[in-house]
Amino acid sequence: MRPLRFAIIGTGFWSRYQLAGWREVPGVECVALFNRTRAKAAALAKEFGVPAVYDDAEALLHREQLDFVDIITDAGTHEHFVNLALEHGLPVICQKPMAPELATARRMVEAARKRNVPLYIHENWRWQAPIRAFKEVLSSGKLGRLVRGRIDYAHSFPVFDNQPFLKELEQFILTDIGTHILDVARFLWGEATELYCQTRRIHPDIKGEDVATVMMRMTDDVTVTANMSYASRWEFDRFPETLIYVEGRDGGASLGLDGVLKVFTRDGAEHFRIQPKSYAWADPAYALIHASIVDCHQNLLGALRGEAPAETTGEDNLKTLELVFAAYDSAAEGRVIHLT
Ligand code: 89V
Repeated sequence: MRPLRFAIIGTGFWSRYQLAGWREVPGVECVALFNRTRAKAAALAKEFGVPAVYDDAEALLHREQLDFVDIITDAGTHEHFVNLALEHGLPVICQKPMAPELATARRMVEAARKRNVPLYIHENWRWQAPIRAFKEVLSSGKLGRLVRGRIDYAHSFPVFDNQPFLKELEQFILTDIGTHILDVARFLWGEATELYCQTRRIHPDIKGEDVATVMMRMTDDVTVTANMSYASRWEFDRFPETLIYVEGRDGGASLGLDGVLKVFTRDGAEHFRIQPKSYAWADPAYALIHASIVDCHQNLLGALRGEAPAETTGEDNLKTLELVFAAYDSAAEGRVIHLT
């Protein structure tokens, strides 16, 4: 089977890991890089042996023979680049958050639907190995009817050092991490019917909120709380681990530090340690996330080849964004939002 040829639009902090991740997946070939600062694209191209570099995305799409485009720019430019790719009839993979506003994300999904061209969102968090294992426990049914769940993502990691633009976002933690965490909530427990949220800003030198607490009623009446913070230093301050907990009528499960998964049922307790695959190119501080990039790539490539459905389509990711922006509305208005 011939490799699928693709171009990367945007060569900032995240793109080198995205590109390294693509190299782990057989059957793809990166043939061009775009960045508005050409030198940045040229440096990455040299390091990874990518043959062509552009500072004009139109020109790239005209000249290169592509099968898809991978967009890794700031969220504010996603719609522009997605539309460019769609105009060329090219399937698109776009980083999260899909867009900085819900209306924009809706337009993007509609644009792809109208042209009948696939739009996928590179939502990698749900592909973390410990989270996949947690999902398997939930799906096994051994915990019985589920009562309540909790997701904790609370860290003091200086996330702004590598991604300084995060300081400038008027809406920060819910768009940056909330997109991941609320997507995990949907992945584990299905859709939410009600949502309530409180936010805070603790860092004095940022524009948006760095703490968010979201409580949701999911279908089947399971109550799920998602606690997110970049302002907390606590015992389990182990960026970027996500801790998860669930209670059921017949048992419970928890995902703790270092991927330790504990399952308790009427028959006793089991412990497992779920470790992500290790890649030499991964930044040790982000290794858990970087490993999930590869599995997300694999899922999206399977969809591009028509072999298996993608989990994180634009349409699916809209539902996650609906939760993110409902959370902002709830926090601003101090009320429960009912979701249809
Ligand atoms: O994956 C991400 O969204 C990154 C980080 C984990 C650093 O927040 O922005």
